[in-house]
Amino acid sequence: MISIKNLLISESVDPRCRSILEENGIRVTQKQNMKKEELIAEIKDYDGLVVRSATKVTADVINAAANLKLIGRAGTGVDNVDVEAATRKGVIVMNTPSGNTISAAELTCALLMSLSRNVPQAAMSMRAGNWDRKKFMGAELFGKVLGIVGLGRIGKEVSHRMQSFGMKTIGYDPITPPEVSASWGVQQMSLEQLWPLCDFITVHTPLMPSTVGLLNDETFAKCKRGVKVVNCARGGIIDEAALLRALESGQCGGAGLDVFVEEPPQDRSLINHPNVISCPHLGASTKEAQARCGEDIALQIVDMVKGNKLVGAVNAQVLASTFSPDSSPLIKLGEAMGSVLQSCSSSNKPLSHVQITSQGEGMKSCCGYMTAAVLVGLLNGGAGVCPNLINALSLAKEFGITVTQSHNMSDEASPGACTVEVMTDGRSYKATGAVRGGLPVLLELSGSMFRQPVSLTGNLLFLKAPASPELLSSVAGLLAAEGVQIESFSAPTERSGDVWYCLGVSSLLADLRAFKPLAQEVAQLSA
Ligand code: 9EZ
Repeated sequence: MISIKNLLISESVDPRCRSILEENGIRVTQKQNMKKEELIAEIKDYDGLVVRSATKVTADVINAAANLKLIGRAGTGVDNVDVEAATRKGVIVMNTPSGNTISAAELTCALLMSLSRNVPQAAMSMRAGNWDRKKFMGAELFGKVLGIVGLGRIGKEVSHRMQSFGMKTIGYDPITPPEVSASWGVQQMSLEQLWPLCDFITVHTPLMPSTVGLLNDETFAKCKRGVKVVNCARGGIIDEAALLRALESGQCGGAGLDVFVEEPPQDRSLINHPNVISCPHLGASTKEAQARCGEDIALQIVDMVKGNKLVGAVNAQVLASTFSPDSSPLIKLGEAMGSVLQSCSSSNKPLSHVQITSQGEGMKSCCGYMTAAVLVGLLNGGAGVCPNLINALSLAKEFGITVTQSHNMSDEASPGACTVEVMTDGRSYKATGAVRGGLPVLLELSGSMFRQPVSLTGNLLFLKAPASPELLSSVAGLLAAEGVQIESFSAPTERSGDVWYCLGVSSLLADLRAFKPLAQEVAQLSA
């Protein structure tokens, strides 16, 4: 469970955000217009930070925050947050993906309409004292073809609105199925087929390698001469240099731009072009969108803190699946097995490889978080940052540990069990565990199968020694001398060779050296 007690709002987020958080027992401080150094000094004490667009949440800010668990952005996207630095620190980054939808769609429609009738240019001309009716001859939208590239929430709302103007809507999206978009009147086709059909093109995709420069010299060349384009999504989806060339040649008849690669743009050549109409990133700038985003981020934080659900997180896929009720004992199991293997292998560092195998139908859906949980147990107590389910995988990668996971459907001996094998410099340790009666238990350690499952709770002492009926009494003597009581004793089924024993003890020992004559390997932990 994630606990957020103190939260800082560093911008003018809608007041509903603060009220919702406070109504749910979170102490909120709102401080606006802080300089970077002020924010770095202020952030130390908080569990959560809520921002809009102005606060640059850089690695410096994140690393200065000792208790930070969450960065919430009241808006779509996380462009002003260093998500990688947050992930590494185990901090959840959350946004509000839907609050801006209608506002972004409406601005897109406003730009499409303005492009068809030259409204902004005509208004500027009027303001300059002119009455120029020839220069601003337009064209109807009615009957024209609108290409919508990206058919998520915003693309869908744009299609509805422009259909009411009598536009034909076609589109492309790699995720939305064609039958789904067809049900809202958008025929899907490949981009190759789409380009030459469009009178207008509007883009509604995220900015990612496959969408950078989606409209470039090559694709503009495939369009109808005079095509008009709109970008209210992310700067760079339409290549700015290619757009300028297309405008100059007349291949592009006009552009409506709300977003730029650099904001504010240094290079004003696009903005100053007579066929370009532009806005200073106003897509989400409505009272309604700001209110919705402020409310959404607060409600999402409250849902997370209460353990109800995790929505809007961009770097916590693993964590989201832990909000199902049956995941929590499995996470405890993973962490406990990781701890057992850490303590058993600790004299043979560093770890080079971790292999996690889950067994049986019931364990099929938990691979992702089991792996993260095991790594949390394995990496805990090491130098540097504190591992959690958000950063475990990236920390393992950073430490040069290869992690593999697999699932065994043919659950031979132990359905619902999980086996973890760690390889260190030349040695391997293996643990098999399961959840029994809601609690994590250890079934096997490096070939020693315990006669009774070992409860992975409390203080545990592991010994590898030659199988012997006298071992218990010798160990009991050593523990008694230290004032430690034995709460349980687990012996393996094998009665010969070197085997692992496990003892539940009343407290951990300050020094394990006394066991050296008895056992080849000794480890202890608190689970
Ligand atoms: C759309 C996309 C990529 C795209 C990628 C994602 C929602 N969405 N849309 C058009 N994640 C290339 C062309």
